[in-house]
Amino acid sequence: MKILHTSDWHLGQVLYNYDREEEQTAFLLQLEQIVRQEQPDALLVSGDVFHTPAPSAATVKMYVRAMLAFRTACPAMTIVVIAGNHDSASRIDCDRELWRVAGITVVGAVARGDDDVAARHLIPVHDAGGELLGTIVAVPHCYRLPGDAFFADLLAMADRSRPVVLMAHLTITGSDITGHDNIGMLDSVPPAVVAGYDYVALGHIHRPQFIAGGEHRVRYCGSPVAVSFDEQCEHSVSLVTLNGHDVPQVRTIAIKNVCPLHTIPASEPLPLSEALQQLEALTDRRQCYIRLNVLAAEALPVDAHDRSVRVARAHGHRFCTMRVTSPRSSEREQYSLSAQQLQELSPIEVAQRYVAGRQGRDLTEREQQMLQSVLRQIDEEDHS
Ligand SMILES: [Mn+2]
Repeated sequence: MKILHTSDWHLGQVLYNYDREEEQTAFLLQLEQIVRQEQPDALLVSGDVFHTPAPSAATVKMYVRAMLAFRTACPAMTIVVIAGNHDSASRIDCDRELWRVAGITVVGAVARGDDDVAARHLIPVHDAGGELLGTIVAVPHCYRLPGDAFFADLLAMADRSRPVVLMAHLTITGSDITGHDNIGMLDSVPPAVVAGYDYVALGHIHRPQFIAGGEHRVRYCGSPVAVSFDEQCEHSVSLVTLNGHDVPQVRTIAIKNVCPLHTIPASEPLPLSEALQQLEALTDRRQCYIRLNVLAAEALPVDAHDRSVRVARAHGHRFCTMRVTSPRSSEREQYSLSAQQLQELSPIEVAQRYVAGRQGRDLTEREQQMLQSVLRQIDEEDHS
């Protein structure tokens, strides 16, 4: 079974008052090409389809066009969309029956009360000849799951003779949240909660990654288009091939952004005039979004913003914002945390921030595993 895993499109996002429809349309066209070329058995969209609960008519139109284009590009493909925390569950669900006519399953809310749990959350995937290839278990974002063993219960309802794939929109403990300023860490679940599935197609975290402790089966595909300036990684969709219950093969397919987000300078902040010189020297000929990374001991001159807008516009770019660092704080700031942040982060995340701030790199998978095992030991000692 071959699945195309994507999430966090954030359609309709307005970035510092700039409409992103052009870029998002460009992404959807690339995805259509990928679908046509790869002919996957299933396309999974793991939440945050829209940036806001009530997207504009233009945004919904872009979405509807794209979904129907995917359907045409690969008529036999199963398509499943779940709601993320940015989506309105009821809005995603309201035209569910209409989408069903187009062979597209949308799941906005988790089954409650008398709802048929299997009918809501289990979607079989068939090949063109009608033979069962596998099952998709689709669980949209929600703040409180119906039960502690909800994922395990759903797994037990699926036909285990074929691969079973869970798609969900949530935070898994130990994931790398670099690029997210304010993510709810309190509702994160440990990887053990999703154990047993052949593959877990996650949305919510925008940096593509496998989860440590998830045996290379639990993955965030990441956002296809950067949602914020801090998402400095390659953006892609994930093509996943499942062969029985083997560890799946994952290949990423890069998404080219027609309007990239640049922080200038990219690493260390510089005084405003030097930062503006770097902006003038930017060789990227595309229309870019600009965040200036400015070092300033005191308040910036009143015309700093206007100057930045002018320089950016003269070169065809879109000035967005300034990140201002004072010389005193610049050394500490990269890895200092508030008490509030510290409470919300897991020990792994604290280590990740420290290594990123101090050494400018990510924790290796080996280091993450070592840390996890030490933490587990401490945990066991605490409980004995
Ligand atoms: Mn998101």
